[in-house]
Amino acid sequence: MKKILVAGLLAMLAATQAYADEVKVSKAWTRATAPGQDSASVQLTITSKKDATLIGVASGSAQSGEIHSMVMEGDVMKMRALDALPLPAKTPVSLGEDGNHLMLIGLRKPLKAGHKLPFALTVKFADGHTSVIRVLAVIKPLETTAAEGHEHHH
Ligand SMILES: [Cu+2]
Repeated sequence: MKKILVAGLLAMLAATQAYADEVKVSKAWTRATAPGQDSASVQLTITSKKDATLIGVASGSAQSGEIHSMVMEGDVMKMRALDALPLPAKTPVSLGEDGNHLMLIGLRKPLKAGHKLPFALTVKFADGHTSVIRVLAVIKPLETTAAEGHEHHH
């Protein structure tokens, strides 16, 4: 009975959609890690019904998480950690496609394609209320290409 319940919950989570309060997260994915790689860029789309800000990312599978933006300094693309990322009401914000992305740093074990990476997003609403949204990112093969596929220099 308990096993069936857990399987059902995992199946729901496997859809990589999570709803908590007024926030929807979809299409969460990351790549399998290369040997020696201990950080991962997580890509997803997040939509809040109300004005909010994304203020944190964390995972039991990593030592820390950061919200990153990509900025050009001269002709070098650099990553900068953001304290908060605005989530305008009813506007899908695609992390990973516009230079902003989530980084999980200090992975406790390699990410394997076909597995799922659990993580949590902390969102703060305009009224000060915060909500933690639990998400599972699909781990795709290392060679997966995407328009946003950029080199990561930490
Ligand atoms: Cu980054």
